[in-house]
Amino acid sequence: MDERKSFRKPSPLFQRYEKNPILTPRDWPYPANAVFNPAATELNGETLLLVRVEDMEGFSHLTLARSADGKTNWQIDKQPTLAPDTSAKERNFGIEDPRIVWLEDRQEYAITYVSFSEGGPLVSLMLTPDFREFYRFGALVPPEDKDACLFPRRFEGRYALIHRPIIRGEAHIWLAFSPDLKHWGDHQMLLPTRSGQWDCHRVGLGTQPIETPEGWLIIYHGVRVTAGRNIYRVGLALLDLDNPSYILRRSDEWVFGPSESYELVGDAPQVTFPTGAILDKKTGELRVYYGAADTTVALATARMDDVIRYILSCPEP
Ligand code: BMA
Repeated sequence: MDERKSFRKPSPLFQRYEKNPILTPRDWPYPANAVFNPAATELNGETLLLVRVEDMEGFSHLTLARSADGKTNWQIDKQPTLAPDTSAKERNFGIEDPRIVWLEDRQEYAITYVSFSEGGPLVSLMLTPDFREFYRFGALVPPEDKDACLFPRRFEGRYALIHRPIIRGEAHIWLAFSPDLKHWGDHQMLLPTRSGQWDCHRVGLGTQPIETPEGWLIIYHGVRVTAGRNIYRVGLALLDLDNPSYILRRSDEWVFGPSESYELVGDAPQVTFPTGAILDKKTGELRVYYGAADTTVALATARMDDVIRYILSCPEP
């Protein structure tokens, strides 16, 4: 028997916000089938969610919702904030699942998101200093690729991108480097799926990488396909601060997964899909925003100290 395993019932690392789900299609100022998988960041002291909105034709666009405390009183843009770029054929299937980081060196936010080319879904980049003016940078990597985010800073002068290409039908998390955001190389597999485990069929980045004194905290989703459905749960990893190719820790177990009705019932049942996180540096609370059952936006919180203690207790992979 694995001696690392503990059979005591631990208190859960993440707590669901009591008023979950925090955003639903009913809250939307215009018709929407589903609102989910939001990127999260901060601007002028406010929490900003860039929410994936699926319209009544089944295509997605992105719309901003703002809140002073990141939990209540969401002010939602009255119309789509970012629509698919028709000239780039994004209209074919819309744009989905953004992640946001603030690039200190460029003094602008980088939004990576899934857009659709004729050859399938790929990762595109949008840049903005203020969420008012947006510059469409274009595609970063060819299809089929999703679940991507830049790191907020450079490593020996190079940007780093976490992404999830599908290769030979396999879905592992990869890492790439670039001197200019345009030319990507040094491709390497970062976090593979694990045979037989809860994350055996697909893994993909969840929220943007979070910088901590111990390393980059990676919150990722793992998929197991069971009879007739995909279960999307959440795991953690820790990457070296100066060399993100180096994995310090990876959780054997999932730390969060579908159990509440809004996670079990919806357009995609049994899905918890984190895409944005914000650390409140004053209180030490980590807020993780996730899509619940591809239908609503929900929030889970944890004490950052507990998360770090937990991931440091996990094995080196
Ligand atoms: C993934 C993505 C997500 C979605 C998830 C669960 O492949 O398409 O947008 O939330 O599946 O259905």
